[in-house]
Amino acid sequence: MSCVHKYKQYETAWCPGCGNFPILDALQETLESLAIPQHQVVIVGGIGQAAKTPQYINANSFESLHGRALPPATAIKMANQNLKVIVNTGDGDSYGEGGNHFIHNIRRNIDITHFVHDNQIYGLTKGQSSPTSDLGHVTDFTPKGVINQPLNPLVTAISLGAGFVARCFTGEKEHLVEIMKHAIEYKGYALVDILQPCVSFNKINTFGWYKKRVYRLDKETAKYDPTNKMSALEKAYEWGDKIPLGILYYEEKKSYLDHFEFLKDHALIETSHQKEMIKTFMKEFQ
Ligand SMILES: Cc1ncc(C[n+]2csc(CCOP(=O)(O)OP(=O)(O)O)c2C)c(N)n1
Ligand code: SF4
Repeated sequence: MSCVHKYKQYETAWCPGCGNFPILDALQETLESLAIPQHQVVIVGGIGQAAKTPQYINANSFESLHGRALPPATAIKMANQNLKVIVNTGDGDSYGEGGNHFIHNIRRNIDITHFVHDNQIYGLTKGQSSPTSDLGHVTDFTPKGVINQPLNPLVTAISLGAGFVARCFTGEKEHLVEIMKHAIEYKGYALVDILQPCVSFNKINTFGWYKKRVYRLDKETAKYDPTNKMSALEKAYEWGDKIPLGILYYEEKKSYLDHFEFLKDHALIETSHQKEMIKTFMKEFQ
């Protein structure tokens, strides 16, 4: 059975026009075109508007605490490597409260796909600045404008050694689907930072603001080579009048689970020892 939208059947808590809708549509389209059955998919979120994504798609899901989507995602993948583990959560969740996990997940290189719905603010809590808010961004929380240096997620990921680092925009849905497919198929940690307007609380980085600035690396930069780390870093630093979209950096490398010889032929959950432990554990709930 494929991962069918639930939001077409039930009401959502997102504002009309929110950038979360095209991301959800793109995710569903991606899973369908990759023909991944719903029982093999786990969508993990933290807390926030983006983190509601698992509620609107028919697949296994885990809703974690704010900033804590990556630890359970790691545990799920460790326990059952046959599952496709996809994290859908916000920029505040991923880079602020979850910043520590972001850093160490990259170092670990576990096979997880991380889709960050980056609206450059905290949406759920009504528009405070987030780690990706630009300098000078005025919010109720920062009435004189943001003074903290923004975190550049792509530069951070590339410099820490992530092997798949990409940026997309919700206004380019076909491109988003294409990149999502590559990210899910990548063996290792894959980051896709998705620029997403928040129509209610971010009146600066609007759909039009992004539309005017974004450009596709594959279309506009002749012979862009995503395996060249220095070019990737140069592109990752580009932000302002021009914002590049696409796979900025790509490198094939050993993923975390590849280091464990005993997991070569079967998942941890399939080992007889684990089966006995699970049986004992489940008895406690009977
Ligand atoms: C540890 C902790 N800190 C703060 C909060 C309050 N909180 C809930 S959601 C949120 C911001 C969400 O922003 P983001 O992750 O960018 O997602 P968005 O809502 O914009 O999609 C905050 C600060 C919380 N629930 N837990
Ligand atoms: S507040 Fe912003 S991020 Fe949240 S649902 Fe509304 S438009 Fe989307």
